[in-house]
Amino acid sequence: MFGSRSLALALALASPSLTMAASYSVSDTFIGSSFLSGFDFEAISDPTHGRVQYVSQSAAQSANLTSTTSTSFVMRVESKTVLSASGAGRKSVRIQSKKQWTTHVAIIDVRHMPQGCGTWPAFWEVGANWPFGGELDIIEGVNDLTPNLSSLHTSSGCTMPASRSMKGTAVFNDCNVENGANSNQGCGVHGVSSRDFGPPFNSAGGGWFAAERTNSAIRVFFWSRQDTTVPAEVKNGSSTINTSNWGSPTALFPSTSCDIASHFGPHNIVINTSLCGDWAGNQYASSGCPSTCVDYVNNNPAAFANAYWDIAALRVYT
Ligand SMILES: *[C@@H]1O[C@H](CO)[C@@H](O)[C@H](O)[C@H]1NC(C)=O
Ligand SMILES: *[C@@H]1O[C@H](CO)[C@@H](O)[C@H](O)[C@H]1NC(C)=O
Ligand SMILES: *[C@@H]1O[C@H](CO)[C@@H](O)[C@H](O)[C@H]1NC(C)=O
Ligand SMILES: *[C@@H]1O[C@H](CO)[C@@H](O)[C@H](O)[C@H]1NC(C)=O
Ligand SMILES: CC(=O)N[C@H]1CO[C@H](CO)[C@@H](O)[C@@H]1O
Repeated sequence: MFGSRSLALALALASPSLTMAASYSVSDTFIGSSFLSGFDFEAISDPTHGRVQYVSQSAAQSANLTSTTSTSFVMRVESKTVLSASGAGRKSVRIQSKKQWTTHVAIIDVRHMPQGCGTWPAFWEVGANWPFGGELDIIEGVNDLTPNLSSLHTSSGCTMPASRSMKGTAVFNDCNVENGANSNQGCGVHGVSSRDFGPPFNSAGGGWFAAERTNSAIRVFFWSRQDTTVPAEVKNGSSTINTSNWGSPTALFPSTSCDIASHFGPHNIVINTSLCGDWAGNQYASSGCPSTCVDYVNNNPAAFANAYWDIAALRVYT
């Protein structure tokens, strides 16, 4: 007993990577109305200049932009009103967790994500004093097209090795976005599933995204609803998980040339739907979408009827 404990201690001191946790217990479960108590609705202006107006929790609930049942949390973009070109943007919702986590696993079970021209949905994590506390984008894309990007945004001194054992394809390997470095793009990885974003994700019934953060690596996983490889513990929302048994991740961000512990502080989880703005707006024309992004958002409310999240559960494990 004593012997094996001192062996474990010796190993831990000798090699920090051996202390990388693989097995975790659930610390927070958000299902249905617990999103209303566990998250703040942020009625702020969109820092990425989207054609949206983020509303408060009471405004979102009274306009039915959010609703809950015992098994679902829905968060949508307003889809009934034609907007004045000189007035505020289309009403949308941005929620940020009250709690913060450092090393953890987050698993989100999503039935439907916002789709349509002009939409820019995101499920992500962010620390204080951006980019010094780090940003981890788990689901992000625009206009149904630029899909399934997972990326890190950090202060300087965090880069990714060109060759990594992951399923996805690295887009850019310098994570630094300090003072607008590298056009703020961060180090991204494109997914490989044809069902991990937008309409194909939704028509397959959605699926699960998971992000694991340790001091040795950040890893992102995706399973579509009907995948035969979904770990049972992910599918059933088990109270304990062991990420060692999940196979190769879609995206791997190792600490090889990025000290994760110093580039990532405590993180809040954020879910938002922007419209147009810096990324979706700039890529709008090349995405095969009609008119201009802002005109389309102003004049076609019904086009945003499918711009909604339907989330079955979010669990955080530590
Ligand atoms: C919405 O999410 C994206 C994350 O990809 C972020 O860049 C953008 O600033 C967010 N907008 C708001 C208002 O949070
Ligand atoms: C509110 O939205 C939910 C989810 O989309 C829907 O089921 C419900 O019928 C809506 N309620 C009203 C009053 O429109
Ligand atoms: C969920 O799956 C795991 C892994 O197979 C299993 O150990 C656990 O008992 C299951 N839990 C429930 C509630 O079905
Ligand atoms: C997690 O899974 C790995 C690989 O199967 C195994 O070696 C390890 O013992 C497991 N950890 C726990 C706590 O079950
Ligand atoms: C749904 C979708 O478009 N998935 C894409 C994810 O990214 C890879 C790599 O860029 C594409 O091949 C997939 O089509």
